[in-house]
Amino acid sequence: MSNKPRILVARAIFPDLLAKLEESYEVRSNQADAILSPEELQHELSGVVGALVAGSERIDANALAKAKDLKIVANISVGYNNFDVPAITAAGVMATNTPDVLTNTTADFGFALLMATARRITESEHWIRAGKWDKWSIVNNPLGMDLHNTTLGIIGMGRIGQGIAKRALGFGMNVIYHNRSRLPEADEKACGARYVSKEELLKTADHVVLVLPYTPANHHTIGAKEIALMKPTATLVNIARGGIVDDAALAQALKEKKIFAAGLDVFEGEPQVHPELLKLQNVVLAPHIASATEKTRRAMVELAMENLRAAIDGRKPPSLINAEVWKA
Ligand code: 8YV
Repeated sequence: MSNKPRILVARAIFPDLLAKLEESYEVRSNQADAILSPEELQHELSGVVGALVAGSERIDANALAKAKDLKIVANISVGYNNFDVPAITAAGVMATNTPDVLTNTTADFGFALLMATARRITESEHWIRAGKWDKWSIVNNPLGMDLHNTTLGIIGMGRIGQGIAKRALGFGMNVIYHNRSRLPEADEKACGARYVSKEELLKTADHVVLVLPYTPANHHTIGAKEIALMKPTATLVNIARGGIVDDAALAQALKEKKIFAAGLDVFEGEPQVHPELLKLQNVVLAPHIASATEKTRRAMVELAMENLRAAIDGRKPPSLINAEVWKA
């Protein structure tokens, strides 16, 4: 048996990056990419000093129950609602995520999803593939909603929200936002965005994009009551997390044409998608791919690897979430 430190790589990663890890560590890897059950995860975490995980791995007291040697859980994701941070901190384990490296890729995708939704791009493609396009028509082709000269409302104005706002300026959009706390004036200026209440945003935006982190307090930030405030011509895009939107209420509202359309990259209980959403044409569906370019996914894995390596070598990980553990 080698005396290299043991680590877990809980999901499939790029083979060359796995090979790099294998140079320094004894790696338990999951290149088959099967999702670990809570029992399997608990078992896999026992005896390792570090773990690379993703949103599919819930790291809580139960997962950590046998992880006596664990120094770090490095999420390959900026969002870390799969982490019970107080439980990880109580276990004396460092928790890290992957901010910054995915900001622009994710903002690009938010904008792409917004455009696809407003201009009915996937619906149009389904229509062609179904053999329904028999002639060009002024009124009987899928007619969408404009983006230029309309108001974009962003809920959650962190790095990705600000990235979307900057892209919207190029489209001549008027940008309003709502956030837990207001941005410093200089940041508002840089992205040309005006702070408003959530209610004003929902009432006045032509397009609403959700980019806030999931927390229990943000559960169903958008439900039937909030959708009722929106314009019947408005679109709603969720690239944040499943559970931020009440998907059942959204499906009902889309069915009744209470809003024009929605674009969803994340779902409550994903990879399951609410069956009513699957029946609708006025919703664009994507399988949680906002950060999914090869370059960015590699950068995310590399940052998670750097976090892991730092913690094991006794250096402070660059994107440490629970600094208390480091100080202790
Ligand atoms: C990840 C994401 O791909 O970073 C995030 O928060 O949503 C995505 O970029 C996904 O969460 C991996 O678990």
